[in-house]
Amino acid sequence: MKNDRGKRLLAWLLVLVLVCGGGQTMDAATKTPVQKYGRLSVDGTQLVDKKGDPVQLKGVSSHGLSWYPEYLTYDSMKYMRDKWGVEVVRLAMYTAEYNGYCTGDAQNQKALRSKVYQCVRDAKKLGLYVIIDWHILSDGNPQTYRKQATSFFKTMAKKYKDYNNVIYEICNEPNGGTSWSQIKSYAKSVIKTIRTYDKDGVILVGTPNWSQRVDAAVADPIKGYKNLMYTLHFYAATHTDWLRNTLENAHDQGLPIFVTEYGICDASGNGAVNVKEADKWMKLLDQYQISSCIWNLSNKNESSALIKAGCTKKTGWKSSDLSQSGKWFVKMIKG
Ligand code: IDC
Repeated sequence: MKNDRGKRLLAWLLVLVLVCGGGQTMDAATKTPVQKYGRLSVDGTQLVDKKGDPVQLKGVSSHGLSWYPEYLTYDSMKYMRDKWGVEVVRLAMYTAEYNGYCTGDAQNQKALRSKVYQCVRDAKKLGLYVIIDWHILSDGNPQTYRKQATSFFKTMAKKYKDYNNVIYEICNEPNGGTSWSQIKSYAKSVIKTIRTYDKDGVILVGTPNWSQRVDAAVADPIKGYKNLMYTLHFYAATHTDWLRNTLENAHDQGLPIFVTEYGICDASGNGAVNVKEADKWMKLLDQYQISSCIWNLSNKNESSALIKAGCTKKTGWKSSDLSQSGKWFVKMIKG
């Protein structure tokens, strides 16, 4: 009799653990971001969900994928989803710097592709959106590695054409005097390749001057394709009212904008944070329902890193493990 009760209790405990612990969904009542919004598309200036309602995603960008790969695991993404409310993760794959995709050897390319596959697979299980970011930077003009980009995105679009959580970002930050018409010509060829396979996945296009000149894009947008958005990046201690004005003007003229990268420190990714300006930026993004990802998920000794330099944890961070940027972000996203 006593024994039976014990067994029953054990069985109930087991059921409880199975229901509450470690499943794919957040819990029985809460849906994952992808369950909530489904396949995304673009309607006018707005990212919208499967029903056509506005969606504003907030999330985190990785540091370079070959730089800090250990920060993007199933566990860390689950943690950020459940504890912070992250809905999108950006995979920053450098093309040139630090074992970049186009400067390293074939083995490095394979390792980077595998890392992307793992992240997309885990994000899919977790119902998170994921941005595959071709992170040009010191290579300045996306045409420098256009062939490699086309071949890379062909592989990605073939593989992910039926996924509804994958977003393609085809050139992080054109710079060094690269004009919008040069970017546009690059974009058209990469978009054409992606669209050969993935007919409707959202594609994000970088803009001149480190993805600040959305005014150039709105003056001459890419025609003939749906579900395109343009990127604007800001670092709150450097970019203030003048860049917010550029964003507002481009938005008001009808440009769909996604802030795939921002920091609350200065444009070097370091220096003092400016919370006052960061809050102004977020107010504006909220007002326009513009989606965003903060730079960067690592413990690098720089103020844009979300994790404190001395902390070696790769998930399960407490507030005391977070940098000033990390603390600001978690408070902001929680709401
Ligand atoms: C920075 C990293 C830094 C790294 C450097 C490489 O924070 O650790 O040494 O790149 O050149 C960007 C870029 C992003 C930069 C970031 C900060 O997209 O790659 O990361 N930033 O400088 N645009 C504006 C700022």
